Amino acid sequence: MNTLRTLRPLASRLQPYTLPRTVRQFSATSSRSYEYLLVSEPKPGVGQVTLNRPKAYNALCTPLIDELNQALDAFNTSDSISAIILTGSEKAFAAGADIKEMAPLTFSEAYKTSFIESWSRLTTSVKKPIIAAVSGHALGGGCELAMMADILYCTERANFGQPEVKLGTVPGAGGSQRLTRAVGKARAMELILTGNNFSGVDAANWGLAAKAFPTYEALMEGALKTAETIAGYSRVAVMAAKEVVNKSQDLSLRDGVEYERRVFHSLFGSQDQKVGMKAFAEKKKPEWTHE
Ligand code: DAK
Repeated sequence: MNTLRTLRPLASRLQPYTLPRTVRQFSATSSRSYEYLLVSEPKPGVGQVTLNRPKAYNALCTPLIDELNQALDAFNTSDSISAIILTGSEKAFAAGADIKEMAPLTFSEAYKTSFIESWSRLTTSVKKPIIAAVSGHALGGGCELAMMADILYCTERANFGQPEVKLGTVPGAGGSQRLTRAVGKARAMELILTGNNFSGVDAANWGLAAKAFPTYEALMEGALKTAETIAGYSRVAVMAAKEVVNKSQDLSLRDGVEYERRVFHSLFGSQDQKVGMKAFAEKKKPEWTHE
């Protein structure tokens, strides 16, 4: 909190752009307005957060990340939301962290204020699945934000990259780790050392994206369809599924399989396991209780 209070004046001095008041959106979930986000519930059970800082290609300044954390927290704790879509505009998912905010920082300022530590909450606090729908630029922190999501969808022409080397720095929000795990060391090393961009078609071919869609409209339709499918299942099972898949990134195979088995056993304690299996045996549609 102190960090954000310290950084806000710096950010607002360097980034005077704010949306007109009339464009600010109200979230049905949190009933609050955001300056850099649009928040909606496009279908029952589906929450959508749209990054909305068009004049800077959705560059991820600290106040935007702060709002993003708040919007995601609101959907995470909502009783009516099961899946979340995180998107930007057709032109840009996000062009990275805000370079103008970072440029003047000294080591001691960054260190003492834990600069952009708030990014780490994005990966730890949300237990419901997040689908990133990426069109246009997803560079630096924008690429890293997309890779933090549970499912990454993009357009074929999406423009991904980790260009930090061109700014005299390196990826700082997990890019070197997640990109390497997703596309392999050879490709990740080449991309990070050259700062070269890669397309949505590449992202899908290399396994970074689950799918690349031919158009922006098809992307948003596809993301919504997947979110609706997920929202149609037991929220308990969905959250457990996200948890066990994510464990595969941290644990050895043996420990991961054991962890999965423990979670599988624990789900016999949920009502929805009984609901689901009884409905199958009776050839009925399950009526989930989310308990
Ligand atoms: N930051 C600030 N402003 C940005 C921006 C950015 N990343 N990207 C674009 N803009 C602004 C431009 O300055 C310009 O503003 P005005 O001049 O109009 O005021 C406006 O957006 C339009 O940009 P361009 O005029 O450049 O538009 P073009 O179509 O010619 O080019 C572009 C679009 C996206 C290819 C280009 O703007 C570009 O290359 N942008 C920078 C991309 C980049 O280098 N991204 C990496 C940033 S470093 C960490 C967390 C995160 C990070 C690090 C640590 N921790 C948790 C520790 C992340 C670091 C990064 O992302």
